[in-house]
Amino acid sequence: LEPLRIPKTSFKFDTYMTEKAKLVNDALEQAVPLQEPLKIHEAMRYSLLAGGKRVRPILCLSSCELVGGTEGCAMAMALAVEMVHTMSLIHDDLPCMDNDDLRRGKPTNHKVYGDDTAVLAGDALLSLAFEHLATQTIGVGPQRVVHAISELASAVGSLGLVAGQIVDLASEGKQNVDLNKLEYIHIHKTAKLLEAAVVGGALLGGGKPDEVERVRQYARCIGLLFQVVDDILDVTKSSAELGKTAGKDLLSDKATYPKLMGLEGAKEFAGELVAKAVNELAYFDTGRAAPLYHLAHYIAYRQN
Ligand code: GRG
Repeated sequence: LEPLRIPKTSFKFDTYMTEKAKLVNDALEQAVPLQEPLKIHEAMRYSLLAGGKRVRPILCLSSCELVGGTEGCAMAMALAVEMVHTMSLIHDDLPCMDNDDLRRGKPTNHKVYGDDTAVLAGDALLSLAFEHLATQTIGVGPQRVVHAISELASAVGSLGLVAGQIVDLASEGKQNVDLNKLEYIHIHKTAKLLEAAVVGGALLGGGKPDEVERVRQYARCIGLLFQVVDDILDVTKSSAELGKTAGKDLLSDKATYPKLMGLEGAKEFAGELVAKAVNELAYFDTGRAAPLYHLAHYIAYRQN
């Protein structure tokens, strides 16, 4: 990828990420206390506190601060988005979906608690997400809270994550997955929730409609970017591991960007997406936009 031009500010990205992730982790810990019935709360906490990167909640907080809001206004939204993300991972790993044994380096929820409890832990996290957003958002007018709730709901539902997942499941093992379908899957499975995080943060931070639309475009670009980079890393990581030119991903059935556009084409596309995302931020104050500039850069240039 071409190096991105980051505005010269004194912003320390690593410190920022560590501090925000700690805030989010502490708040998540408090939002889901261990209580009766113990089994369900244990299962919810097992996946929620399993050490994800917290990219979505941090994006939400950064977007709130971009438009001049304080962190507290968007914290409930940030946690709600991470709860939804976690429940989608729990359900995605189930034997009736992707059937995975490991997630974030640990046995998956259903491997530890059983399929029945894993389904319920996902359901309970989804419900708690909306309860938390509705009841724990402080210092924001009710219209903005309702708007944020509806953004999150539509990102999750049958035109959001669920749409992406059902089209993905239907495409499994099929040879006819083209770029349009691949983009549909990623926009719905990944970009929609990132969009809800960023748009929700801007709404709760008091963003004006044109500001909210700019961050929406930013989020759509980085959501897709996230997956394009994932596909590129699958190829480059596994070819490095195997010491071969073709990584495991180029050999499997699954449609990926490198397979449909070539590795160089996919890298070029990733470069276009990050440039487009960053372009949306040019409209805002450079200092306030620094976290979102660096987050786009982090998503584009991460190594795993
Ligand atoms: C949402 C009601 C509802 C049901 C779930 C299973 C399903 C429908 C959707 C699947 C969604 C899915 C698994 C999308 C992939 C998202 C993705 C890019 C995961 C990896 O995200 P990271 O890298 O992970 O941010 P960490 O572990 O760091 O949080």
